[in-house]
Amino acid sequence: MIDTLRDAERIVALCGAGLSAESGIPTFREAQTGLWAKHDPMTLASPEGFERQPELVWRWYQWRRSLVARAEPNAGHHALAELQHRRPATRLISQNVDGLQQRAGSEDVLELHGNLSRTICSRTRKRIDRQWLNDHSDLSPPPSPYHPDGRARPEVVWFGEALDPDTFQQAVEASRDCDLMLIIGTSGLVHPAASLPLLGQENGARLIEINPQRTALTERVDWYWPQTSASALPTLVQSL
Ligand code: BV8
Repeated sequence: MIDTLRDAERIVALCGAGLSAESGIPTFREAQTGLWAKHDPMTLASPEGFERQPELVWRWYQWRRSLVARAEPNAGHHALAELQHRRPATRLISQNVDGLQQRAGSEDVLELHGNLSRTICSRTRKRIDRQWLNDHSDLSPPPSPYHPDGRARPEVVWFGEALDPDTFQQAVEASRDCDLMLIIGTSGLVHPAASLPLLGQENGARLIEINPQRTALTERVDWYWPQTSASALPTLVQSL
């Protein structure tokens, strides 16, 4: 595995919620702890759910924003930023919406599912600035400044919503073109992100999976590394 790492010229890292777990951000399925245990995440993270219970969904995202605001990038995020520095052709494709990879110093991150720190109008999808949200924080969710029927919503991709076509196209091209894909902390259950490893493999990439649990992808990868990302990634980058 180490030789494959050293010889790799075009590395892609496909990152899931597990990468942020050691920063204290519950993974998507674990996120339903406490207050949220009684809600189906697919309901909370969907346009139908927001339409039906806008205040509940808005408050869920406010709770997650507060978790992210208190969190720090962990050694796994920093190792990936270092990897990009040492191998500038590396592409980071993230399913996470927490922005921690950017806070670890990465400039170029393909955020397949958006970023919960950004807020848009639910009708026009135009960005809503922080000042407006602060001035209208008495309402949950705040109204939109752009459309009489619009509401503030997080700029994330909900279940049943299409990914940003340009972002996904870049992720497809990077996956097709890479010679090594690191699959980090993802259950490999959410599509179309979960299709990227096999797309890479079909085009000759070797696959290394870093995850303490086996996943839907484990039997297809070249190496399965049963380790947390905060301990595996620094080791991996140091060995380059
Ligand atoms: C689309 C943003 C089409 C929101 C997310 C029926 C109806 C509708 C759609 C579908 C359907 N059936 C299938 C679909 C497609 C659907 C889908 O894939 N569903 C699955 C669940 C079956 N996908 C979609 O809806 C996508 N859109 O298909 O649109 C379309 C096309 C054109 C026009 C219109 C529509 C949109 C999917 C994106 C959904 N949004 N996030 C938010 O976050 O609030 S997905 C969300 O869940 C996360 O972003 C993340 O991607 C995903 C969870 O996945 P993981 O990241 O893997 O996290 P998970 O918790 O699952 O696993 C964590 C892993 O980490 C575990 O393996 C664990 O072992 C490991 N781990 C834990 N600790 C560590 C660790 N690893 C390393 N170190 C550690 N310390």
